Amino acid sequence: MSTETRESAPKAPGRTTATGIAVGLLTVGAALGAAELTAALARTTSPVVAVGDAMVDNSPPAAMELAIELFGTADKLVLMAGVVAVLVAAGAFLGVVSLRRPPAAFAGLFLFGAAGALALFLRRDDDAWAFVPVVVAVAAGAAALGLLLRSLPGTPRGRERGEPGTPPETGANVPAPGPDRGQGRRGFVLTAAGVLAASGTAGALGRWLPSVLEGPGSRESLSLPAAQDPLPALPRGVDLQVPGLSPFTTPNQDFYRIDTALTVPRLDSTQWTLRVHGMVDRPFEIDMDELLSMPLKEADITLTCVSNEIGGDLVGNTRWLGFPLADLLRRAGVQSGADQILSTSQDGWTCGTPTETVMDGRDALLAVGMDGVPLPHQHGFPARMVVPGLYGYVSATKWVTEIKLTRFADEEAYWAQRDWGVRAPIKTMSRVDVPAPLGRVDSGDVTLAGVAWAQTRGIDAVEVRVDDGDWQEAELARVPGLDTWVQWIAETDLEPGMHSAEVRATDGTGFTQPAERVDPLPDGATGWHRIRFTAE
Ligand SMILES: Nc1nc2c(c(=O)[nH]1)N[C@H]1C(S)=C(S)[C@@H](COP(=O)(O)O)O[C@H]1N2
Ligand SMILES: [Mo]
Repeated sequence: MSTETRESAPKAPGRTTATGIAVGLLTVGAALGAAELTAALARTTSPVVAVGDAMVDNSPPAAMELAIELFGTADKLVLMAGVVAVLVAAGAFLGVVSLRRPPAAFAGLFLFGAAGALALFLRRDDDAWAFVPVVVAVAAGAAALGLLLRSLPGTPRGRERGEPGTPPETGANVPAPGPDRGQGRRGFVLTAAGVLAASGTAGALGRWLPSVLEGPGSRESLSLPAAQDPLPALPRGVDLQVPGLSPFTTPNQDFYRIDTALTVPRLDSTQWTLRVHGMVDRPFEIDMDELLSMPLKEADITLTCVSNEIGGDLVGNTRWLGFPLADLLRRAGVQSGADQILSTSQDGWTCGTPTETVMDGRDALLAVGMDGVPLPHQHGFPARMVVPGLYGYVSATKWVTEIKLTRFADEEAYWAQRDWGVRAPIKTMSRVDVPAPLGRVDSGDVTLAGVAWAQTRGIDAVEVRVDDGDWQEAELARVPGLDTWVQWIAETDLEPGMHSAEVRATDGTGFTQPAERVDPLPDGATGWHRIRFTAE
């Protein structure tokens, strides 16, 4: 179309850029609200989450590491905020376009739907229902857009009909129900308020319904049996009770969370099954009833993430309840050569664990309980793996639904495909908790305290030094076994001023943490934790 034609299409009153943005945002809101509600009703994933998931799984490892480095455990929130920001920007743009070229805006809406569908496809989700919310979202968006455009004040249909120069698209889809199409600003405001209320209600319902729809298989209704031979209570003296020192048992709500899932999978324990197959003589499948009827065992195990930086807090300790993984594998009959246990979670994440580590007698568990309660959803309800001595990414599959015996040479798990080490035993590590980094303490008698861990080997000694002076042996608290961290404490006498404290541990094999600092990638950080603080 020529410039001349454009100029001859008068901009109707009220059809400002601001109105266009409002129309666009309301359209996006209607689409998202409808998507959330449909997803909840169809018990499937919201397309917004699905797009985020697809971005996580298909982004280059370097980008993911950067995101984790920049945003830490808030990386998911930032990603979701990013997805929403893109939707808002695209919606605003579509809205502005819709004022002049409604068909182009409707086409844009369909393209967005197609992009959502593509994301679902890339997610390799075998849930066919996942496409339904996308279809409903596009339909709701289109309906909202149509309604909003119709209600706009001064819809120039009379003029358009009469003026040959008007672009035919403008208002072409707009029927003329009333005598006066330009009902004024009021009509638009009312329609906008209606669309907003409807999408808000739909969105809120969609968020709220899943918790209501949860049935008898919910975490709340699962009661765990006791262990066959319950462990004695933790020995007195595991906890030195120093203010600021990590408690020996990490409360569930404070336990670090690391996974690739954007929304916490909420599994139904009555629907859950675990399939054990691959290079085994007797593949089988068990459900929760059967798992809970087998002799369960308790174990105190400290879980650690390979991404934990020196001094980091991606480590936590608790008492787990579960069925020994070794017994599970014996029941299946592992064939020779099957050196890898490839486990898969309900959301498709995979993990490769050396078979020998699970079979060598350590307390590797298919865990169902954590600190006396069913696993919290974010820690893998209803069942997860826990293998002492291995970083979480090669051992601790949450929401586990499949265990396949295979060879490392044949199959690669999620993080192994992304340059992280295939085998990753936990490195001997120690941390200063007290004083807090850059904290202030009273001069004179100063308490230093922290934790150290070397799961399966145990900690033999912890040494600290202040202001690069002599190494001083710290006192160790008690431990229930070799697989947990140990608290340590040391006293020193300090003048007012800035000070540093540094710690290193020696494990049960006599190995002392090296000073050399190595990054977490590919198989865990090394180096001594050093803090600075002020005595005053
Ligand atoms: N399904 C699933 N399980 C997973 C992961 C994951 O991304 N998905 N991450 C692993 C990693 S890297 C770690 S460190 C531990 C953390 O367990 P937590 O979140 O219960 O502390 O879970 C492991 N299990
Ligand atoms: Mo991890």
